[in-house]
Amino acid sequence: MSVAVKANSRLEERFDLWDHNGNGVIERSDFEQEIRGILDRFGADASAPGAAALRAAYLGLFDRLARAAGTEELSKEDFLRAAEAEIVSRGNAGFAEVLQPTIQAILAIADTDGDGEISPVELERWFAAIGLSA
Ligand SMILES: [Ca+2]
Ligand SMILES: [Ca+2]
Repeated sequence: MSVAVKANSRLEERFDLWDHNGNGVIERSDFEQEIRGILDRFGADASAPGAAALRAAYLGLFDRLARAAGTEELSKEDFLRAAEAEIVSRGNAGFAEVLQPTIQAILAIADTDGDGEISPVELERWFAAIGLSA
C-alpha cells in the first residue's frame, strides 16, 4: 500500500469520526461537538483554562478546511481534497501549521495534573476523546 493510499484511508476514518451527527458532511457544528466532547472527557467546561484556545484552534482548523474546500458543508470528497491540499501535500510544514495548534491545545487540557507531561492515563483519555482506541 502506498503512503498516499494509507494517508487517504486514515483521512476517510477521520472524516467519519468528525462527522459527529452522521449526516455525511462535516460542518461547524460537528467541530463544536468535537470540542465539547474533548472538554467533557477531561472534566473541563468552556471556562476552563485552555478551553478558549482549544476552541480557537479547532474552529480555525475548520475554517481553513472549509476555505480550501470552498464550502462550510464538506462532503467526504471535499474533505479529502481540502486535507490533501492543506496538510498531506505540504508534508511536515502542513502538519505543523494546520494540525499542531489543535494538538497543542489538547495537550494543555489533557495534562490534567498540570505537571507539564502527559502520563499514560492522560494519553489514553486524550485518544479516547478524539476517537482513537488506546
Ligand atoms: Ca455532520
Ligand atoms: Ca500530566
